[in-house]
Amino acid sequence: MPYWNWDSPSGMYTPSMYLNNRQYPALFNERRNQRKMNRPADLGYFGEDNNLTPSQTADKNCVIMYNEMIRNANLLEHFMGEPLRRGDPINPGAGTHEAGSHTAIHIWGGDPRQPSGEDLGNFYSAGRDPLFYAHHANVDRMWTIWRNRRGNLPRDFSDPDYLNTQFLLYDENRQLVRVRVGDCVDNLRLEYNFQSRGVTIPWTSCPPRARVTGTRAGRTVEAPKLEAVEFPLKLDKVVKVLVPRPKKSRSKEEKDKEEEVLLISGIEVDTQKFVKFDVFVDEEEDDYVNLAKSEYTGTFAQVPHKHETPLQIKTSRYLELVDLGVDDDDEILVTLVRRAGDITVGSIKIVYNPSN
Ligand SMILES: [Cu+2]
Repeated sequence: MPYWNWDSPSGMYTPSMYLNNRQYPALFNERRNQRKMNRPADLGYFGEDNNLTPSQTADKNCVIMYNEMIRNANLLEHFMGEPLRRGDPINPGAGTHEAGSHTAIHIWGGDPRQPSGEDLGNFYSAGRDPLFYAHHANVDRMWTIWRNRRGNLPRDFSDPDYLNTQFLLYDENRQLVRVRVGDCVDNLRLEYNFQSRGVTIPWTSCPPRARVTGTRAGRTVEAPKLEAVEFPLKLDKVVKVLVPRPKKSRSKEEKDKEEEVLLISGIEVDTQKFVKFDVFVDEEEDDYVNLAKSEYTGTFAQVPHKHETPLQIKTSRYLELVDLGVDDDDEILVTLVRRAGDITVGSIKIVYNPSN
């Protein structure tokens, strides 16, 4: 399967065949952010330019990928997204990669001159851009890479509600066909694969900045200022919240059984709009641009869907707190940085999710 490997420094520029109108007219598209096409893809993009050099962008991308593919993706339901069953409220919570780099590339490549970011920047129009298929093939590849890294851990939900879910699609002969999810989870059974020889995956060894354990400077100074935070909380540019940890210094056995997770729930957004916020844990430097130099831990973002009327949803975001070095702390300092759109957050707390 051909793919655009924007997750690697060598691949983060748009493949030239998509940009050459004369040689490959079928792959060219006018409705893109043409200014971005000769710049490195920004996996944290939210509609604004920054002054990062290409190598700083590569470092930032690496940390973003590490967070969404490894650190926050130990549990199936975190990488894949929360289960959605018939009758449930929609959008229970997207997967880490979907809400992260996947969405960023859509927004990065969409044309800001168009009313709804067409083509790549909106759900209904993204498939009109040939670049969409190279992008989504890489998203698909991330799923395969993630599955292959699982070792003995489960790679797929075993729930029949998931495996037996069916979609109706048109095939290459314009015939309506029924496709079952359980038949699509393994790319090799579908007889396609992704080139891996000679392709580097830098982000497996790209952990975020090391954290200092124990008490952090500035805590007593910040605490009184933070008391004012009330939920539901409308996100301003930067919001800091102290979140208590119900269980301190858990044993290895307890940690193997249950994972400590930061749950941001009741996230209210309009699905018609691009919205994004980034999450930092114990960030004291307030550097929210150069993510590789910060305590960035994850993001929430969505590709806008065009509707007749606004559609307000309530969703959630899970961030795993595995290697934060906060074991002995009573609380963590969570910083939410709003990047785009109107966002209200219902609650932020630490929960313990059973390991897979
Ligand atoms: Cu997409």
